[in-house]
Formats: sequence, structure tokens, C-alpha cells
Amino acid sequence: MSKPLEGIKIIDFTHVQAGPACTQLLAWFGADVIKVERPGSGDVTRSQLRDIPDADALYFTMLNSNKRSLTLDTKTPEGKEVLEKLVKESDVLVENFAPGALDRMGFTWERLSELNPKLIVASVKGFSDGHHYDDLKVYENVAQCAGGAASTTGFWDGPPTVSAAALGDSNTGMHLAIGILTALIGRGQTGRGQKVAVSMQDSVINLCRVKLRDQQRLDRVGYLEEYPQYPHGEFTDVVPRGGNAGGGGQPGWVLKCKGWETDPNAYIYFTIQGHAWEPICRALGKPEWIDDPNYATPQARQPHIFDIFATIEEWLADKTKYEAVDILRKFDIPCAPVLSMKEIANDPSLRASGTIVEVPHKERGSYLTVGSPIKFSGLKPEITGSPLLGEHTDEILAELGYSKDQIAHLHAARSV
Ligand code: CAO
Repeated sequence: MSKPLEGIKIIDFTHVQAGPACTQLLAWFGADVIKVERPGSGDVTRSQLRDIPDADALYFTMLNSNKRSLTLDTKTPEGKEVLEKLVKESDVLVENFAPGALDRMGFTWERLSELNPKLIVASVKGFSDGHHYDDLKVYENVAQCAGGAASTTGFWDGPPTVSAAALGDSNTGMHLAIGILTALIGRGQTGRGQKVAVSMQDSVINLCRVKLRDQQRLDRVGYLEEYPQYPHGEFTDVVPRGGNAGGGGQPGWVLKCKGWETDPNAYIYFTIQGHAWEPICRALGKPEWIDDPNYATPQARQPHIFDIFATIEEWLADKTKYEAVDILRKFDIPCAPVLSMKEIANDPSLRASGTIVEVPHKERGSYLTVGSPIKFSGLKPEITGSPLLGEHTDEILAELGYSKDQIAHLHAARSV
């Protein structure tokens, strides 16, 4: 099966998570992704949170599959020369260094586009260029706080809370991938590359769009009727944390199922979708609620929505989360079990779809990773193991035209 990005060569000058998540995705779809790493140490995640002594950590292996690894000290004259050759032959350079690091290395946007006018230079930074914080180094949770996610996540009586989902890192990488593919299509029209920049703050804000919606509604009317604070609690002038409330017009909550006392994930998410009220009443054995004026409309239900959730929890008390969903799905009620990572790792449907895949690795044996969440009719991404540090250095240098002697010299000078 041919891969759509075959023939696209990418210099992967990324590290940690935001950049690597982007280039890994492009590698799955066929791009030749060359990970450029510092000799001796490489991407810091190779050694972070190791579970096997001396073997690449899962943090690295799960974000760098399908790539080749070239060790290169780009601060030495020889290293710079290798990078320049690579730039001339590549389509895209992706980086997520601290602000100014690429410039300090001597590879400004002007220099890169002079070397190769068709090159697309794609960057992740914490904040966008010109932002009053654009000099800051940024990690995941910093971005979640700066992007509005933390102030609107958690419970109203607790502090701002970060999400376990990588809204700052992998999410930014996905935005950058869209930017790169757009620039590649643009290059097909103009013949020229361009600079593509995505900030982690902006990417988080993009996912917090509905909270900006809520801020404007709050400014106008002073309350938000789908939040647990309505109608009995207090609103201030900022969007509050809403616990597990549904973010749209569908009230919902995380509800206890059989076994919750000992199993931290014996819960389901239950949504009371307006037009599903009648089936919900039938499923719960409460047909009298269907026409009761205290229950019949969303407006009538909202003031006592937590009493309704409590009644549903009574119904759930003798059902496991799986049994409950199996009953509720027959009534077309939007719901799902709260799944632990252990359940996700072993889920047969996720294995069959290729979302959870087992990948061989030269040092680790095999490991589980998340495969492509994007499914195509004409492409089945095959996930291969991540490269060892410098595994493809000699091969890539030979492709660039270096002789065996020259390669040996670069090794001796510790430039690769
Ligand atoms: N050869 C020679 N030098 C190299 C090199 C190579 N192959 N690869 C990297 N370096 C150098 C860089 O040039 C830089 O040198 P200077 O500081 O002298 O200019 C140095 O290594 C360190 O790079 P860094 O500042 O990017 O790394 P850090 O560990 O201090 O910071 C991070 C890490 C992530 C906070 C920072 O890179 C950053 O803010 N990136 C942008 C935002 C981002 O992507 N964050 C998400 C990370 S995922 O959580």
C-alpha cells in the first residue's frame, strides 16, 4: 500500500512531547522523518522515567516510532555543514526548542530559506511570537494554565486543575501537523516554503473555545444554566469550574455503579439529552416522570438535576458499569463506562482497530503504544519501533554523499 507522504523528507529537530507527537504522525503516513539528536544523550525522554535500566524509556518510544535517528552536534562547524546539506534536501524542518535556540545555533528562518527556498520551517513555542510571555520555556501544565483549561477544570470548591490529556503537548503537535500539511499544499501552488508556528497556549485556547462562549454568555446574563452552580449557587464574573457537568446543552455527570466503594473507576458518564428524556424514564423504570411537570422539560429538571442523578445512582447500585451501559444503549442514551488505562490497554476493540498496538523494539522487547487515531480507507499505518540513538547516522550520512572516511572523521571529531 503506498503511503500519501512518501517522498516527503522531514528534519525532526524536536524533543520531549509536543514536537515528537507531530513528526511521529507524519512518519506513520509515510514521511521520512529523520530525528536529529545530540550525540551521547539524545532526546531527554530517552532516559526519563525509565522502567528498564539502560533501555530507551517508554516516554521516548511511544512518541518516536517510524523515525530514523541521526546524532549530530549542530554547534560544531562539521555538524552545521551536515545540517546544511540535510536542509537542502529536505521538505520540512520541525523544531520545538526554547525561544531563540535555533537562531543561536545559526539557523534563522532567513538562513534556512536561503539554503532551501522550498523548505517549510515548523515550530512549537509556549507562546506566540510577540506575546508578552514569548521568552518563556513552557511545558504541558504551564500551557494548560495559560490557555484557560486549568481555570475551568475541576470542582468549584477546589483549585484550578490540569487535565491528564496532553492538551499542551500532543494537542499542539496535532495543530502543527495540520499547519505543515497545509504549507505543503501551499508549496504545491507557489513553489515556496513558509514558516509555520503554533503556540501551546493558542492550541489549548482553541480547545477551550466553549469556555470563551460561556464567558460571553456570563457577561451578558450573569449565570450559566448548565453549570451545577445554577440555580442554587453563586456566579462571579468569571467562568467557574463545573466539575463533571456536560459542556454543552446536555446535562451529565459521572455516576457511581456497583463496586465504586473499592474500584476507583466503577462509574459511568450519564448524559440527559433533552429528546432522550422519555427513553431515560423508561430505562430507569420511572414512566411517571415522562409527563410530570417537574421533570418533563430541561428547564423544569435543572433545579433538581442532582436529585435526578441520585435516583439514577440508586438504579445503578446493583449494576456494573458495563451492565449499565448495555442496558442504556438499548434506549439510545448517550453514556460510557469510565475506563482505566489498564482496561484501555486490554480492550479487544482498540487492539482490533489499531488504536492500541504492540510494537517490537530492539532493546525493550515489545511495548504498547497508541497507534493512529485517524483511520483511512486506503491506508493502514503500520507502527514500527522507535530508533536507537544514532541508529541511522551512518546510513543518512552516506545518503548525503559522505564517504566512509569522512563519516569516520565525523565520528572521531564527536560531531555525530
Ligand atoms: N546539537 C547541539 N546542540 C543542541 C542540539 C544538537 N543536536 N539539540 C539541542 N541543542 C541545544 C539547543 O541549541 C539549546 O542550546 P542553547 O540554549 O545554547 O541555545 C540547548 O540544546 C537546549 O535546548 P532547549 O533550551 O530547547 O532545552 P531545555 O531542556 O532547556 O528546554 C523546553 C526544554 C521544552 C522547556 C524548551 O525546549 C521549550 O520551551 N520548547 C518550546 C515549547 C515546547 O515545545 N514545550 C513542550 C515540550 S513537551 O512538554
